[in-house]
Amino acid sequence: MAEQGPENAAGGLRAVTSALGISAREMGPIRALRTLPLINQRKGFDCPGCAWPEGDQRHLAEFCENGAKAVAWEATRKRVDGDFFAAHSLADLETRDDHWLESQGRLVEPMFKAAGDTHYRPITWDAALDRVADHLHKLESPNEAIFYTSGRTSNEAAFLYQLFVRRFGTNNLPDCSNMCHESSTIALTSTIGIGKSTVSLVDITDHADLIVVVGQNPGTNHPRMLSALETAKRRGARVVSINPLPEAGLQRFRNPQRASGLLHSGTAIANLNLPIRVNGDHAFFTLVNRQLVEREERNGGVLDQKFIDEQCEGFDDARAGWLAADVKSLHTICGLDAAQVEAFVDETVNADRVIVCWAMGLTQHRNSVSTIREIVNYVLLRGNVGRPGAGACPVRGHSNVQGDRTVGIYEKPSPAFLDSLGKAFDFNPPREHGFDVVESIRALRDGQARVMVAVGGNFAAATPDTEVTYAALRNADFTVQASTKLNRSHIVTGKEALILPCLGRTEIDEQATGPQFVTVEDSMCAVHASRGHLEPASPDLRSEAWIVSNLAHRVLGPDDSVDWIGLSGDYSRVRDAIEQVIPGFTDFNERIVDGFVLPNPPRDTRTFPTASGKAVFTSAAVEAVEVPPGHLMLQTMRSHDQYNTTIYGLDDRYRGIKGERRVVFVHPDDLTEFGIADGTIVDLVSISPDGERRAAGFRTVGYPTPRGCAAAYFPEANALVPLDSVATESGTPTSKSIVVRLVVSPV
Ligand SMILES: Nc1nc2c(c(=O)[nH]1)N[C@H]1C(S)=C(S)[C@@H](COP(=O)(O)OP(=O)(O)OC[C@H]3O[C@@H](n4cnc5c(=O)[nH]c(N)nc54)[C@H](O)[C@@H]3O)O[C@H]1N2
Ligand SMILES: Nc1nc2c(c(=O)[nH]1)N[C@H]1C(S)=C(S)[C@@H](COP(=O)(O)OP(=O)(O)OC[C@H]3O[C@@H](n4cnc5c(=O)[nH]c(N)nc54)[C@H](O)[C@@H]3O)O[C@H]1N2
Ligand SMILES: [Mo]
Repeated sequence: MAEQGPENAAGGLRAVTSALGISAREMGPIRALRTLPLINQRKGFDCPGCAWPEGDQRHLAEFCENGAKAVAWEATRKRVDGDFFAAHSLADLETRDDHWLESQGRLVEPMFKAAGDTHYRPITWDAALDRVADHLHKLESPNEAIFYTSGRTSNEAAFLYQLFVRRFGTNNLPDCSNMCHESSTIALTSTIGIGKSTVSLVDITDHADLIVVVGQNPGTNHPRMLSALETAKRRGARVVSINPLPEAGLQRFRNPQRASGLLHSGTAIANLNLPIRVNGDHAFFTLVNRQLVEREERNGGVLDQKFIDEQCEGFDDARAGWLAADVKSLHTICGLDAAQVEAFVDETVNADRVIVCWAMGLTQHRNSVSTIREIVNYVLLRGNVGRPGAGACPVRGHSNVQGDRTVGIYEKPSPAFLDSLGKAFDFNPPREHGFDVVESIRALRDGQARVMVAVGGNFAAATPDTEVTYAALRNADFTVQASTKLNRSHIVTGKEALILPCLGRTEIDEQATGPQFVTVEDSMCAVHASRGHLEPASPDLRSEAWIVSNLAHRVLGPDDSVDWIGLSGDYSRVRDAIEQVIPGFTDFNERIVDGFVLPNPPRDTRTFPTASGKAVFTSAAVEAVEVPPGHLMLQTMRSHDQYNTTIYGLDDRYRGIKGERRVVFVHPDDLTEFGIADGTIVDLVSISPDGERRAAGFRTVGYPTPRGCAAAYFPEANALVPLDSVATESGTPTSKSIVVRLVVSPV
């Protein structure tokens, strides 16, 4: 029940007790005490939580409540072994919810489900690898196989994986990025020439005057960002939150690492809250940019005219677009009035150095790419790029999602990357683009693809249009999951299915040449090492790098010119190969000792590796999603007790929800208008040109979100997102703008 509604501060003592509680429950106190202090330390392992960077000065406890949960979840002492699968048929497992599945513990031995069998049964590694090879060899074309990656995979494993897949002959390398920051990558690459953050942590902590946090809930999803915002606030920086929800972490932060954070009321974070309507950001930033131009033309001194003239292109068209915009309709779309826009423009012009941070609130809409390009316009207008304390900062999700892309996990690789890969390994990589996530589901549904291999993640649950996706997966001949924990993707499978249990970040990775470490890249382009310290959950586990190399060896045959077995026995050789293929990794093995930052031309030298060598202003008409009367615009988001499809618990403390996840947050006046009382059980029905979709049994919660908007949790609401509803250019499912109505459930 929503007891007291939303909280107005994040962190504090409850964050500490919650972290210690789950750690003690899953790991036991001794294992917890051995493990937690190693998170994000130079000799320790990279937190498997989010991609937020570490500073140069590490704290003794360089982790947050939710990082501790992610670690405890992996380092649990519970086990899912052959006996477990003998006791639970697939029919039984199908009835269990996501929380139950993942709570059963670590997967500890390879398991195989034969066609028509009711159970998974143990299989040896040898036989398992042969199965995969048999299936892949039977295909008519390599393009009938799909190779998914989730963003926790290390650089080493990801590099080997994409090399294997391309030598096998396809670019079918979809990844979680397709559902995540793809829109940011496309928008940034096309305007400033690189799809990554142009700021570093010190820009936030030490230099920015104004930090704008748009469409992001750091209190839950990047809690260590709150420490950075706190540091910035303490030296006088200002923060603006643009969000349909009054997220607790953006109101106040009670830093659990300071006595004052535990005892006192903490630090106020946002100086200005703009409760924007869902999908109103393109309209809002268009209004803001228009005002900046108008103020310049009235009084001067507002725009960085020299930068615009010398280093940008497209300004005149963009200016014409802003001045021609229909201001009234833009206010309606974003739900913010002239005074609110004015207040934000004041914040902007009073700040010499501005950083804009964003996450999924911007990337998962039909018009996400043009929205983010509008934010780039905002950044360029005052030259807020390529100087200290200024820049564009997409805040990545999975801890190595950015690194995976850097080392080649991409269904649309650039010709330059393929040339370099082909030259280093003496082959002709396939040039035809592969399937992204949504295209993969279509291909499985339509029988164009027959085999699906996944390194990590939970494809069945993370993807949209649940029923369509389940049917597509069931249509496959063979599905293979390399995983740490049991999830939906092990239950909704192809005719034959394989589970390959793998090591996690916290565990010792012993290979032929001794214990190995892996590397990851954080959201701000810093590459560093990660070394596990715990005994593996079982002697039968293999590392992802081992699994991928041994698959390659089996599939491509012993005569393949790549020394797969040698590479998987010594990860420093994989790093040498990365250095050879990918710019920026010079002296990788030497420099990884202290870690290093990858080059980023806009950040480092204020240069833009675009076609023209200039930063690009863009102009796009604002498209509004039509919401018919009686309907709401639903966003799907994370609770405080989940990591994507991994559900740690059923509370969402900061939003006042306890013991349930099937809730829908709606403005109380909308509930009144629909004649639905707070606390009623309703079905959510989404509308789309290809028909309606229904997710049953959600309790309404009256909540301070703008009129006409609603919110529910992912993945419960994924069934409502039509497969074909994707962002223009990036193909990202529109998980944050779903048109729904509430239908009172029959009792
Ligand atoms: N503990 C924990 N940490 C995580 C994750 C996790 O599940 N749990 N997931 C990881 C991953 S993969 C990712 S990508 C990140 C996700 O990090 P976030 O993007 O913070 O995740 P969401 O919960 O999707 O939150 C979206 C936020 O955007 C707001 N929003 C929704 N629609 C709009 C809109 O139209 N406009 C604006 N301005 N705001 C909007 C929502 O109210 C919410 O505050 O977190 C990473 N870190
Ligand atoms: N409606 C809606 N849908 C969304 C989103 C949304 O906001 N709304 N967000 C999207 C986003 S941003 C993302 S990133 C995707 C996430 O999509 P995925 O990355 O596919 O999903 P996760 O839930 O992060 O994957 C969890 C599983 O990863 C496995 N795992 C954990 N650690 C390891 C490891 O070290 N190695 C291996 N091999 N396996 C491991 C475990 O078995 C666990 O069950 O979901 C997307 N889907
Ligand atoms: Mo993500």
